Amino acid sequence: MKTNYLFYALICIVSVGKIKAADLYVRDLGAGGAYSTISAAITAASDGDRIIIKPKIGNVPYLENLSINKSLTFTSENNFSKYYVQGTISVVPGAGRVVNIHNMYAFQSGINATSTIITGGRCTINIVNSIADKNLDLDVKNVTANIYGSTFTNLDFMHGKIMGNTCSYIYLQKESAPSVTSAIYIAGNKISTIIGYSSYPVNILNNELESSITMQDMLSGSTNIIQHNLIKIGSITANSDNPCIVIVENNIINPGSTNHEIFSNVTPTVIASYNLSTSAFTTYNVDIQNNNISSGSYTLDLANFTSSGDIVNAGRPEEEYQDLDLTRSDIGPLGGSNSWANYWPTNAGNKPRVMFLNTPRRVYLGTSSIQAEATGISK
Ligand SMILES: [Ca+2]
Repeated sequence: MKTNYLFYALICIVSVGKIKAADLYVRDLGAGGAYSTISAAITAASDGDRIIIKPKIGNVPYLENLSINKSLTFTSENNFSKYYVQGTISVVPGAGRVVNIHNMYAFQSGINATSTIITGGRCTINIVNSIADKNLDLDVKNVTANIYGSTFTNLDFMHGKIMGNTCSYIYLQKESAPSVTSAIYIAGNKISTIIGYSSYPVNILNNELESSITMQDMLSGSTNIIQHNLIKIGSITANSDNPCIVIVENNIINPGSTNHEIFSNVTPTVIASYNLSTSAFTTYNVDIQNNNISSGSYTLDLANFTSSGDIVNAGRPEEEYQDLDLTRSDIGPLGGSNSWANYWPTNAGNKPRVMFLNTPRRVYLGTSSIQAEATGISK
């Protein structure tokens, strides 16, 4: 009898287990009993399910419009191989909804969030190791966008973490009455330009920019950090109509024909230190300046993570700003905890990557720092 009771108990566990998320397969022509379209799998799926999509032979796209209105994870059936989708790919925001898009190639397409305004929670859209030939339009209230290791044309967003991507423009848009307080991170990206109006504290770290960083407005009372970026030709603008602090440090700024390396309007308090310019270092409405380097010379190879010259060991000297090799911080994208080497190359050897580091390393208890130890595992 004991055995029977045990058996009954196991049946119960299995029954409860049926609530667990399911895997729904999508294959060309519905091979092996799979769904033949991604849309059919979305219709059949429940919150928390995974939709596992087999790339078609020759990367022929799944030609369909997707309306993702559940918490779902989309991933490839073939490891490290993208499935192509061509059509309008939309996430319908829902309170508490989490949509994970992995290894998608949005062929001649973009990915957008519909303008559905939700209340009582946020919707999170995670796009990882994906490509979109067009834009990611995710600037909808109460939508958080986390984009890692992906390539696309332009990104519009309001809140989230944008790390290790290749794109043209990043547009940060204002969000009315934001429902969370966590900061925005734009780090380790290979981009043209960042233009921002932010409703959250902003951290712009270790990006390689063809052109400028232009913040037009920032959150009242916030501390914003623009650190370790390389601006090939352009400047940093830190404007705000709201009083806030902007720390601009350890950046390489090549102003080209621009008048100044750093611009600001009167309202924000801008503190600029340990930046390097290849010409005379001049600023407009910067409140505090120290240790900025004029007419610096350097070499920087972001493909091979090598550098020399005036940027090496010339950043902020404090321990919490140290480089990954525990030497004094370098100026530019290779320096500091969010070093370029942490993000690039993306998908190297198809190995797992740690895509977000919450840094710097100092841990505070009240106003004093405490001893802490942590281990990072790339698995
Ligand atoms: Ca160093």
